[in-house]
Amino acid sequence: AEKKGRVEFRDVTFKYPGAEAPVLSNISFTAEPGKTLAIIGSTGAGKTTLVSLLPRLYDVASGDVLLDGVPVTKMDASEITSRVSAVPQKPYLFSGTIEHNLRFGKPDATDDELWDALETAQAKGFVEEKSSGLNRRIAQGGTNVSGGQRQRLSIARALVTKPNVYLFDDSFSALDVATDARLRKALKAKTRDATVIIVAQRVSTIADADEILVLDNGRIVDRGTHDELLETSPTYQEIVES
Ligand code: TTP
Ligand code: MG
Repeated sequence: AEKKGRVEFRDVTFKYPGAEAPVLSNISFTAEPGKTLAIIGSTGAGKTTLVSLLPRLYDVASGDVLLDGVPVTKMDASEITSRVSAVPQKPYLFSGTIEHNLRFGKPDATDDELWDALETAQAKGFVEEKSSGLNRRIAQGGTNVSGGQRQRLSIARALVTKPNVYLFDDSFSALDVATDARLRKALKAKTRDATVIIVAQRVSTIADADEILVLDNGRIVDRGTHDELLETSPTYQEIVES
């Protein structure tokens, strides 16, 4: 069967409600199942805004956002939720157990599925280190868990739902470089059929992506692989050197 999860942005322009100027202009790209698309750019460039348009946190002003050829504006919220898993830049954990938090998107997941997701997200050791295991309590907002653990639990939660599309908004930034690399290697093995879109700050996180979009001031200023961009993109070179 054909793989699902093809994401296409067609000439998308977006303004926040009440704002004068668009924060995204003429955004066009395609992200294919089995591939990783990365988005990089300075703070305020519009990366979070861009990835929020697929799960329809906001709707576009003009242009189209399509999932397997269907505009997301024509899809049920429940269908989008089951097919697209977004790990937000500021991941949220609920007051409740780790299990409760992990099952959020898929209440009928088995314990094996939860542990498998935790292993991929490099969070298994953290959950095993207390005898309460999956029943460990998380405080509201995840305040009794470190930023890096919050990110990993949030990544595990996304993995449990086995979506067609993963959106990781700066999800690896609180991890040390070695954990970041281990996590992404495990992730790659587990998400072979899915479309993966990664927003990143660090070039090392996305150097192996199939395509990288360089976003600046709401526009895609350059695109290509890491090696291509090193040759062609002054903006990318600046990010590499920063
Ligand atoms: P973002 O899309 O948040 O920019 P970013 O994700 O690239 O930045 P960072 O690397 O720091 O995560 O913001 C783009 C512009 O949109 C910026 O001028 C702030 C504005 N904005 C709003 O007006 N309302 C919002 O809810 C958000 C998220 C951004
Ligand atoms: Mg952001």
